[in-house]
Amino acid sequence: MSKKRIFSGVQPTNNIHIGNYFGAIKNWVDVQDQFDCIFSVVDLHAITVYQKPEDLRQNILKIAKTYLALGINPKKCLIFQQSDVKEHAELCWILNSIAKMGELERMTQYKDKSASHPENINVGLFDYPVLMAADILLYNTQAVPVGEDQKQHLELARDLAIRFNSLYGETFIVPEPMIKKEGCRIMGLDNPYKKMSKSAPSSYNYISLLDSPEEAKKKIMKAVTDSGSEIKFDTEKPALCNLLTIYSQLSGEIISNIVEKYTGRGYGDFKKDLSELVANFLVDFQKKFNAISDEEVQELLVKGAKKARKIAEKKMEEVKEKIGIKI
Ligand code: AQP
Repeated sequence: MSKKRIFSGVQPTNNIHIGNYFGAIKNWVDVQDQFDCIFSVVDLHAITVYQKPEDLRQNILKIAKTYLALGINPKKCLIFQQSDVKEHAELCWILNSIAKMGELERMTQYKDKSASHPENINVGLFDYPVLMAADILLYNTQAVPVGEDQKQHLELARDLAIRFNSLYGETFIVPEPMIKKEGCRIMGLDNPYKKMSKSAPSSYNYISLLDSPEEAKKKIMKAVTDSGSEIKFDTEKPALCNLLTIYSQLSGEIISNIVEKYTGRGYGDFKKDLSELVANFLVDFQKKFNAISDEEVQELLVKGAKKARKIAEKKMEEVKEKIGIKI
């Protein structure tokens, strides 16, 4: 029996943070033997917020290196750069013709990003979820492993697949979300009410995988905590819940065991141990990351694009036939 296909990606907007790792990539690593995996560096998404071209070039390579250093096996998974496969933009345009303005206006990421970049509320930012639907549908994707923030976008991809199929006949697989229970929404260290984000204004919001271990320790020690000093997993203590989740994701220990371990001890002890865990994880990750050359990932991306193009071209032929533009 053939394996089910999964597709996912990360934008090369900045350095990946532990939220991206726990919410998405860790999941990819865990399931790479079970599924037929396609992972993209989604650069066309990244430009919906202005990126300096020289930074973007570097970030594309960095994201691909990060995939490898975190444990994605390129022999098992297809890794490619989104803009190398022109069918993503082509299918996006076709799906635009069946997507509704009202649907896109409701998207929370669009609202959040428009609010944080009022000087650049561009059409691409608005259309981002349709491009994401194209990314997914192009590859006959059955499941999409993402963090919780992408759930709304994924629902749109499902709706567009269903709508297209009912207008033009069975063409797209309707993809299922694959969102883990724990670690799917890591919150900002400086604000436990907003998700950790690569482009947050303060670097104290996130732990980047390329932060120096010392820097990362400082960020954990400075992370906001809730009132009181008791260690417990309680919705009234969102900052502590977030730190406990990070601890659990890094150590593999279940949260109730961690809580038990720190009963009767204060936040100080807990944060100190967590900062050590984070630092050790970064040392290990960065050793692997630094051992990968630019040439190695460039070669990998070229090969990946070739394979991705084959799948995407075939799907686009079918789409064009179905909508009547192939004569
Ligand atoms: N805080 C988070 N907790 C858990 N998962 C998260 N993801 C993002 N933030 C968290 C998941 O990471 C994957 C890649 O995200 P992305 O680069 O496509 O963009 P994003 O969701 O917009 O992430 P960021 O970090 O907030 O980037 P910027 O600031 O550039 O927009 C996705 O699967 C996402 O769910």
